Amino acid sequence: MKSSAELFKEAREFIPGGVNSPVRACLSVGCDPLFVASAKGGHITSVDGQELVDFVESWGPMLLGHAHPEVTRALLEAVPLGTSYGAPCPAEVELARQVVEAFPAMDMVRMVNSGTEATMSALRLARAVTGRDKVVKFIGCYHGHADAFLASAGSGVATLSIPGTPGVPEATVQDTLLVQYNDLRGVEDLFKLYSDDIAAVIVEPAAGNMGLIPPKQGFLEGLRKLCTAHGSLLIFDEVITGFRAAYGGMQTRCGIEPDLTTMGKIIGGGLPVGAYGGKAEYMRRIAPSGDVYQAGTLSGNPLAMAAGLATLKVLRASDYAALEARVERFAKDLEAVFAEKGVPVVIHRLASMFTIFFTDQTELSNFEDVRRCDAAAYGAFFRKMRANGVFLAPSAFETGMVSFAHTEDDFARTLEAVRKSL
Ligand code: KE4
Repeated sequence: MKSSAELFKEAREFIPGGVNSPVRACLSVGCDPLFVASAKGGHITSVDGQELVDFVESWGPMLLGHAHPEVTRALLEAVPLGTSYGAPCPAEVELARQVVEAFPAMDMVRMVNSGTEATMSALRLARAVTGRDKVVKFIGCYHGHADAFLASAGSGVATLSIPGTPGVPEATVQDTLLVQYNDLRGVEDLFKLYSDDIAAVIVEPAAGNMGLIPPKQGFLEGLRKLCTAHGSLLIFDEVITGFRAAYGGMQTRCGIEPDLTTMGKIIGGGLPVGAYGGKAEYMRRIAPSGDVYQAGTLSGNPLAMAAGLATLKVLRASDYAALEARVERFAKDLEAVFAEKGVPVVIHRLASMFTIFFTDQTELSNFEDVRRCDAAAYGAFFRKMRANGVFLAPSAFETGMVSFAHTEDDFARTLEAVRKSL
């Protein structure tokens, strides 16, 4: 088998940057990517034969761990029945029912093929329902690569955004209003400025794309109140937190009902699935029952539905509280090792997600704080940890994902690797 180095060289001839998604290229952590030959449970094995404890877990989908036998079995049963129909199938109905049952704020859900499609479609629906154009998003939150969300503010609390990437016309992002995460006053100011033209506020109810930044007490409740008062829709982007923060997502964990919810990752069990849903009065606006168009050749794909159904079935029988307790202990053990070595870090943990921030700050609550962390130190740590057999997120602005398949031995191996890497 070709080595990672050989494959990366070849990949760069045919694929931009040699990868099909930028963060995988490991540019921000100063090394070339490993190419994966296989994965099982909490581990990946590179084409070079190195087995690593994996805390990327495909960026979130693998809450059961890689190649879970129930998911594998479901796929092996589904494949001989055909890989795509372009016509409805029973599995789509069953998965929709299970998603709606898990999320009380949802009456209906539409399957798509990625989180990007989910958030793009939810925003379109919110704009149609309200007849308004503007959307509030939080700096450092990531909602996929639809144009409206690739805005990056200059700076400041409430900023009209400028295109965050070439190819996004200014006209597209002029309706994207940016404010710091956890800054409820900043959102209030935006509503004072634009109240009758804000279609939606979209938020990661626990931010996972600037490292893990939990919501401050009252933040999500405040967004709920503001959206209700101004007739705007509150969109919870639960692409990461859906079925991870709890089986019913962050909204069930914190008891707040958004108007629309977007999902992805876990509900596909590793196959390409996204979804968006909400109250029937909104969702019925989606074609063909309504006039808001959204479509997809592979939406509701039978293999993806089978993997999603198998995943949710196992999750319903899984002990989230026990996993959370294990991850909490693991995070405390990590803190102890860094303290032992005299390396200042802040470690955030929520449910089975964690991030190690290299910083001497004591509180991190938004992207401004995160930007002051030492990304270079994280990069050096990443490289040493990978050499010591642990695959962390190849970016200082991502979140570690623990699965039900990670063992105490994996945690012990990781702590030992940290000791060697500091
Ligand atoms: P996808 O289009 O990548 O399926 O989902 C976009 C998305 C939407 N919302 C949230 C909260 C997300 O975290 C994501 C995608 N997450 C990133 C990593 N945090 C995907 C990794 C990548 O881009 O390769």
